[in-house]
Amino acid sequence: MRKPAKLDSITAGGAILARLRSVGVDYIFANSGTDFPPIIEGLAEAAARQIPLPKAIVIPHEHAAMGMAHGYFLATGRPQAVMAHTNVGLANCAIGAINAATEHVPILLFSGRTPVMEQGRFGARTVPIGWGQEMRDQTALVREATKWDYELKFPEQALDIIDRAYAIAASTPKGPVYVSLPREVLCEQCPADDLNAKSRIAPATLAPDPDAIERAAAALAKAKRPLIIAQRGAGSAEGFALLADLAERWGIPVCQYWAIQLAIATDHPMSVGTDPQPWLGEADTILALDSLAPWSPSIHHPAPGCTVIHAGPDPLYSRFPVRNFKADICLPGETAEVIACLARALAPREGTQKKTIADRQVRIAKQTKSLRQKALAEAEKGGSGPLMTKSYVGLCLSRAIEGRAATVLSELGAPLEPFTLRAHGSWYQEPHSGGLGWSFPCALGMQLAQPDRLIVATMGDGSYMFANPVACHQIAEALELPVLIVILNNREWGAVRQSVLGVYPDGYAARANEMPLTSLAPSPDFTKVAAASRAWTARVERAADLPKVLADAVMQVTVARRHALVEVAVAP
Ligand SMILES: Cc1ncc(C[n+]2csc(CCOP(=O)(O)OP(=O)(O)O)c2C)c(N)n1
Ligand SMILES: [Mg+2]
Repeated sequence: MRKPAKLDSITAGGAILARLRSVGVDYIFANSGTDFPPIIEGLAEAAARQIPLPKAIVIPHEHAAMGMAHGYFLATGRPQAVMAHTNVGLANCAIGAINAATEHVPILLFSGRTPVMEQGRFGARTVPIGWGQEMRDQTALVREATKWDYELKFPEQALDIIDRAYAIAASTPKGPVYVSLPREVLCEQCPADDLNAKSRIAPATLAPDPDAIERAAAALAKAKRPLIIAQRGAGSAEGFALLADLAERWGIPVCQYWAIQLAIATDHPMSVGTDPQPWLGEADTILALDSLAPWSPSIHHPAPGCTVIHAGPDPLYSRFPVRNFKADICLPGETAEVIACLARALAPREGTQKKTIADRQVRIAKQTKSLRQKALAEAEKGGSGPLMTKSYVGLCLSRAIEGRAATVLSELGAPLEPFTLRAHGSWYQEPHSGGLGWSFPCALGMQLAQPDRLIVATMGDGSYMFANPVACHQIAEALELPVLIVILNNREWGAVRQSVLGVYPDGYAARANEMPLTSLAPSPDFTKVAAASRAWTARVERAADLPKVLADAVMQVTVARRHALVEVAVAP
């Protein structure tokens, strides 16, 4: 059956893999199936012919593969590939695709497509799933969460399609793309001449309209009470430094409301924490920096005449049907670039309103200091009750990682307030799409990209279970990724309970002994799940024990380079 490979040709499966390397993909996070013979054969063929390839690694759950690609991108800025098995593997990728789309994380997602032909063609159906996995529209499983999709029709398209997929994923706004790969097409030969050539298609990056930048700078320069709300960080280390400088120079408070990434040091004099309430109502100019939902219209009310500027890769977040925040000026572009444009446009305006700005700097720095002291004191107090609070765990964790190059991920885990974090890339929270089970695999992807960095993922007990923890621990051991997992176990879906209390504060559910559909009792012993993959583990019930356990865990992951799990009993 096997077709001999001509010297100047390669199977389409092999061509796709080799081309991924040429466009800059380091890893293929793969979960294979019966649609994979041409992929696996392609890997072996390319390796035998010494064609450079990305590293293809086995990831035992597709959700973890997507999370790892997500984390790898956050750590490096480089899109990676995920390959899954037909419609069923793709279905397991769907939450990861939704998360990636919401956070503008590019991923090249592939899955096989069950053979079209029942017989008579190389690669045709051989087993009953060839029929059982066919769908009228397999791509529909992820189409809404992808920027672009395509089904490979002919083998000679292989190289062009990879170039196009990569370029679209990496264009502003970035996001996942999907290509379905029918088995018969992958099995066919295609030309092998240009496998290592540079991509023929460059990503398109957006820059804001200079006139809009001028208007935004003018509005910020003349504002009496400006406010910046930042949800997805400052884009890069340079953007982070520029934003800190801009906020300080102009005396602009920066609020990190439901922040997904850190935009400003938590102890910066203009960093006013995570609650926009005290600032929003009095603001006359708001810069919403890459913020999907910069405030909650049912709670927060900007002043009626306030000028609102939205900046970021997609300032109007056009993927979402309903999002009606006032937008007087829109500044599309990669966040760090927009900050740089604004800083340049603001520079010549310096010196205007000198006294107002000086007063503002002093007033905000004073308020910030007192807000921060209050938050830290509150967190410290969280260690004095019968069960620790999440804030107390955050405070202890912040101390445990102090002085290290570290990244903290939080998925209903420790909150941002008690941390002292001062660097771009030091904090990530679960995507606003809320597809839980994100932080564990994301941490694994980050650790893969940055072997020497301390990566800590803190998450709720529910979030841990959503992550397919057995698969994630297997990956940590197999790939030697010494992440530190800290589970904040309240034995419930606390966020769901809080949500019920928010809508029906005095309802039947609030008064019930146990609120329906929120309990996770009896809680498994999570340390045993981790121990099954030979992780270092500890359980902590008493607040006084936590600092020492976290210090030991940090030593385990950084010195012994063994992945570790700490389970902390926290208050509901
Ligand atoms: C995949 C997925 N399923 C369900 C939900 C709904 N959901 C939102 S928060 C939450 C509870 C999370 O529990 P846990 O991680 O233990 O944190 P806690 O709320 O207890 O602090 C659930 C189930 C979701 N966001 N994503
Ligand atoms: Mg919980």
